[in-house]
Amino acid sequence: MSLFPSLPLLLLIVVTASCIETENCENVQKTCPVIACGSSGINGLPGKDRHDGAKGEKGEPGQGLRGFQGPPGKVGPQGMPGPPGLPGQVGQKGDPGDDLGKEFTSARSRLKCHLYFPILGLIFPSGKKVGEKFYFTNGEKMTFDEVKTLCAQFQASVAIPTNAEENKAIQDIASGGAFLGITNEETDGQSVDLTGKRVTYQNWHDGEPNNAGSEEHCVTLLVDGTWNDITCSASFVAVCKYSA
Ligand code: MMA
Ligand code: CA
Repeated sequence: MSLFPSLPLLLLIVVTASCIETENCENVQKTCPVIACGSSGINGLPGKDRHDGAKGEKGEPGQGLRGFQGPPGKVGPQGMPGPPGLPGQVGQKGDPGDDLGKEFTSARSRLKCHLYFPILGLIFPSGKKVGEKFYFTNGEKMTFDEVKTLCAQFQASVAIPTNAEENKAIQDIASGGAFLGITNEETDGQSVDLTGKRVTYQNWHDGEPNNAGSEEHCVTLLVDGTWNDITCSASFVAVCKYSA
């Protein structure tokens, strides 16, 4: 055996001598000036067994450009209908249109009664005012169509009595019988006014209406005040009615 120690043994002696005596091995590696101050070594060659090491941790995201956004997906199925909404708020009070309308109608009625009716009375001295209605005639006899045309020219309607008083007024101003604004041609025998509304007051002569010859669809007020159905092509006095 040589007197000189072997190289590993010398290294061990040097390291041990330069370190604090009380340090253990782990601390030696941390505080030893030889290990702490030396430059890091080059990685060694693979070991003899050449097995792969453990899998590394996932790397940081790459720095490449982001790809384009893909196209929108397909439209999904229709959802269920939602629940009913809450009731809306109460609206603001409307303008007083109805009141104005009523006032206007009332004013127009007064105008008719106090201005237009007296003027009509001057034009048709035989005219009669009953309540808010004014019946007037030009005294001429004509067919029912001609009576309708005449009354329309005055923006009036063909006279219809709705009670005995009005019936009497018409009777008084029409000599020889007058057409009334009543028909039954389109109504299966029911007497209606020219707007199709059924008339309630009726004053038929005995045996009337008889629809003689199956062609009596108009109505005349006879001299005695009773009614007779008659053909519309006959000629009777035209009596018109103006309502206030
Ligand atoms: C008779 C009577 C009436 C009918 C007229 C037609 C004179 O009265 O039958 O019902 O309407 O004739 O002219
Ligand atoms: Ca008749």
